[in-house]
Amino acid sequence: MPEGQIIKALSGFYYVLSDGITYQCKGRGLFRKKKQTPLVGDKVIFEAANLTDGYVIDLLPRKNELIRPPVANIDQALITVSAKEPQFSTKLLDRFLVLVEFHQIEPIILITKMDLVKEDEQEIINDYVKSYQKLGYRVKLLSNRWEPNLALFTDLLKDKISVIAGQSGVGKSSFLNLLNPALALEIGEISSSLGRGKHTTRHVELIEVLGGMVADTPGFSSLDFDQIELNHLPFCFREINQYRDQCKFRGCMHINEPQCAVKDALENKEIKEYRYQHYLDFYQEIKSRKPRY
Ligand SMILES: Nc1nc2c(ncn2[C@@H]2O[C@H](COP(=O)(O)OP(=O)(O)OP(=O)(O)O)[C@@H](O)[C@H]2O)c(=O)[nH]1
Ligand SMILES: [Mg+2]
Ligand SMILES: [Zn+2]
Repeated sequence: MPEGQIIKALSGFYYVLSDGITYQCKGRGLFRKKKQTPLVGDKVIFEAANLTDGYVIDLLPRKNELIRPPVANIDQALITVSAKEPQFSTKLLDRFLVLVEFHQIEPIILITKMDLVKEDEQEIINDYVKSYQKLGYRVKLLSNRWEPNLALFTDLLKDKISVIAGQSGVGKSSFLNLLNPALALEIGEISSSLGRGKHTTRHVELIEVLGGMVADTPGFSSLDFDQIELNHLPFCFREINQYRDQCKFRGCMHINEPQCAVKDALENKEIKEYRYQHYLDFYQEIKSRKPRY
């Protein structure tokens, strides 16, 4: 039986891409008994007598999976933040980074709407870019109003499955349309009263862009850390992870413990104040979360 990949799940159907052809399939068989839910991105075994009456028979093992958005086998996450409208926020960026690091997916930071940045604000953005680059993140500045550098983005996307994630209204769909105008993805308005988008994109679908597959996701509405436990959090901050071994106490949470290498690095300005502050904020948020049973 042929193998394929689910590129869209909608109204009870799975759309399975195999050798360049998409088959509309229903779910059947083993994965139901195992209580598995097929996700967009899943590699599957399927059978199809024609283009519209196929059945997904079994799911192949996943490399990874996200619950929100529901996508499997992701190579990288394009974390999209806008320089303006909505306003650039390192806290929101760090929130996405933590979620993506937790799932061990490679993050790439895209900063959109650079056309709206005035000259005197440019430097602030550049400083942030440098500090994220220093942590080892790839950062791309762009405007969806400018001619795209297709070679650069082909290099980024080709042969990979990416999710594009970010707050509503930052320009995710605009970016994908710019790279592949044939997509004609729906673009939202920025609500002038709220200064943010309105969740124009509603379902998850893998679309072909520059030789890769990208899941345009609805702007994450809930970005909570409900899968993340306190002891995971230090691993989700690259610079904290880097100093961790030098702390006196194993299992140091880098809050009030003596001889903490992270606090030392903070004092020496080797760790950025705002990053550590976000660590503390997220720590509190997870700590005060209601217990689940
Ligand atoms: N000035 C400027 N406006 C942009 C840019 N990119 C997108 N926009 C505008 O921002 C608004 C939202 O763009 P979308 O592409 O719908 O945003 P999205 O991230 O897909 O939003 P959701 O689907 O709601 O998650 C639209 O009015 C776009 O025209 C940009 O680079 N510069
Ligand atoms: Mg969109
Ligand atoms: Zn420590």
